[in-house]
Amino acid sequence: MHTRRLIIAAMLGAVAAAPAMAQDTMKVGLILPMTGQQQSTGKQIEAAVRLYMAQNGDTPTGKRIEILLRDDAGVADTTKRLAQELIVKDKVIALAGFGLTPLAMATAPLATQAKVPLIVMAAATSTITAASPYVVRTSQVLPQPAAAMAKWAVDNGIKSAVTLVADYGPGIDAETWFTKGMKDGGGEVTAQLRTPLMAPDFAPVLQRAADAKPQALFAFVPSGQGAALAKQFAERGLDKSGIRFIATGDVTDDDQLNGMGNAMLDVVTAGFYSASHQSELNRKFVAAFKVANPSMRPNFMAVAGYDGMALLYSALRKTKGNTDGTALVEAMKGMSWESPRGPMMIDPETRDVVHNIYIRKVERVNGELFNTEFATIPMVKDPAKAAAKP
Ligand code: VNL
Repeated sequence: MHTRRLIIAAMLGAVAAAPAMAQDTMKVGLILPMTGQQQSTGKQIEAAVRLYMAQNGDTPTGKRIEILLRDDAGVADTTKRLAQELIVKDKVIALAGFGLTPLAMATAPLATQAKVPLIVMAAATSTITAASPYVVRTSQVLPQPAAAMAKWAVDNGIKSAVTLVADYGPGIDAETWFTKGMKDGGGEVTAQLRTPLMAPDFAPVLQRAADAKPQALFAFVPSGQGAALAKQFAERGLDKSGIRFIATGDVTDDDQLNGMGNAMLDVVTAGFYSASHQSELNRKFVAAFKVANPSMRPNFMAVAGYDGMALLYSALRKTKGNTDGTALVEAMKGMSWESPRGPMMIDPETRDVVHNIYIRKVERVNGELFNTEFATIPMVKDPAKAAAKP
């Protein structure tokens, strides 16, 4: 009798203790493509989020931050269902990740309903931040590198180009802003070619680009597809055709660049991050990332995940640990800090990322291929949002 009462008391105690323990942690839902076509993005971001927490502790304001990692395999319906569960069952204080534009777009309405910050660490279509007042972005928007690439091209005597982009949000943004930049600078885009997001075949479009004989071929494909594009490019002899290959930094992604081979040497790209960015902070970031993940080199996705955590930690400190979603987003607006990419800021009006865009050239340094930065366009806002303003 006595022991039975003790057991019941212990059981009741356990039940009562469970919610108290849950309140001692602040849960963050990290939804990433950990499997499927976009898995390199998921792996890079997860590694960087864990590195940030290992370096900065998991208690920015006293309570422990707990990451709930969920794999959406890059499927929008799954992202949305996982986000719903994380909001309702796990009571997360923020959602983060979002490896592709459709995944962020599908989830944005839930962030609005639940008033939960949605930190975009990968997806890069300009309009995502307009889909919810709770979206804040630490990755990039494609109009930033695309416009910069066009400006560099016309300034360097390139008058005709063909574009080749993945046929969805960020690709259309890249095509639009590269084409506009060429026209504004007195050049022209003679053909706009597109490939499907899923399982693209680059051979036919590269053949069409070769036949069009432009001075340059400008490309955007999402992180993870650059190696396949580079392989096809070299196999068709385009590196020896006299057509200059230029691209957004997504194509010469640091995750894959080293395996792309000499056909990519001297390719010029515009991007916000290079693993060889010359700063003390970046050298430390790359070194620590490699110690924690010996087979990987951090790419722009990793740095966007790292910065997403930096943003969340700073916002929590600013609200003194208040996890109200509206208060957190308010705290994030206008925040600026030094990232491994260089200086960055969250535009207080648009909640979108403002950062340097670098013009880079692929070079072999100490045996490894890198995007060597040789020119900087400082603190670039999303040109698409500036254009949309009345
Ligand atoms: C997107 C844009 C995805 C750029 C990417 O890699 C990228 C997107 C996965 O908005 O879906 O490099």
